[in-house]
Amino acid sequence: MLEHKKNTYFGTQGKSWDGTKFDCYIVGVAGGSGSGKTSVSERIIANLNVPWVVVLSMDSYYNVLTSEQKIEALNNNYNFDHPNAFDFDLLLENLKDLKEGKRVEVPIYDFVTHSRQPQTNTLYGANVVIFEGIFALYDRRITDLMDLKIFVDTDSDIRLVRRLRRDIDQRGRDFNGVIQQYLNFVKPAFDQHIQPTVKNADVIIPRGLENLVAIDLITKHIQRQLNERRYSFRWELLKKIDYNEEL
Ligand code: UZR
Ligand code: MG
Repeated sequence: MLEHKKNTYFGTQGKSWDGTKFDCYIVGVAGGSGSGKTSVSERIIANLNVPWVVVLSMDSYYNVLTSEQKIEALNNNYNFDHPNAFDFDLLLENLKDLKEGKRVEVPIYDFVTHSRQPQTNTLYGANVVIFEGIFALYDRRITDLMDLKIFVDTDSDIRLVRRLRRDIDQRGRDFNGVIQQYLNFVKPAFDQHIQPTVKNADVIIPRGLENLVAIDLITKHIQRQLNERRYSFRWELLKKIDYNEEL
C-alpha cells in the first residue's frame, strides 16, 4: 500500500469543486540535453505556491526497443535523441487526460532493458503539470495543449560539460562513449530537431537555472493565471481528500 501511495497523486477526477470541467495548467519545458530543464522545472515548482504540481518527464515516453534496436543501443548506435525514439501518441493521450483531470498511467521506462516496466505511475488531478524534455515543443498536437511554452537556452559547451559529468557519474558511461554519442547523436539532433523548436516557445530562458529573474517572472505569470481561473478553490478541495479512503 505504501508503494502504491508513493506513486499515486490524488485529485478529483475530471471535476472541480463546483462540478465545472477541470482544466489543468500545462507548462512545456524544452531545451537541449544538459540545458537545465529538470532543474528549472523543479525551481518553478518550489517557487509556486500551489498544491498538486507535478513534473512529467519525456524520458517516460521512450519507445520500447525491438531486439535489433537493443543491439544498436548496446553498441551506442541507437539514436535516443531523434524524435522517432519517442511515443508521441501515448504522450498526447496522457496529456489530454491530465488536462481534463482524468486518471493516467504514466509508463516507467527502464533504460537498462529499454522497455517499459510492468508498474506505472498513477497520476491525476494535478493543478499544474510541467512537462519537460528535449522534444517538449516538437509536436504541434502536444504544444496545442500547453498554457505556457518555455525553451531553456544554455550554451552548448556548458551542456556538453554537464552531459559528460552526468553520464559518467550517474549513468556508468566512459569518457569516449559519451563523446561518441554526443557527436553522433546529441549534437546533430539538437541542431536539426531541438533548436528549431525555440520558435514554438512563448518564453526563452537564457542560462537556465542561473536565471533567477526569468524563473521568478515565469512563476508569477503562472500564479496570476491560476488565480484568474480561481484555482484557490483547490486548497479547499485538498482539505477534503482523505487519502486512506481513496486507496
Ligand atoms: P535530458 N538518457 C540517458 O542516457 N539515460 C536515461 O536513463 C534517460 C535519458 C539520455 C538520452 C537523451 N539519450 O540524450 C537525454 N540517451 O538523456 C535526454 N542515450 O535527457 O534532456 O535530461 O538530457
Ligand atoms: Mg533532465
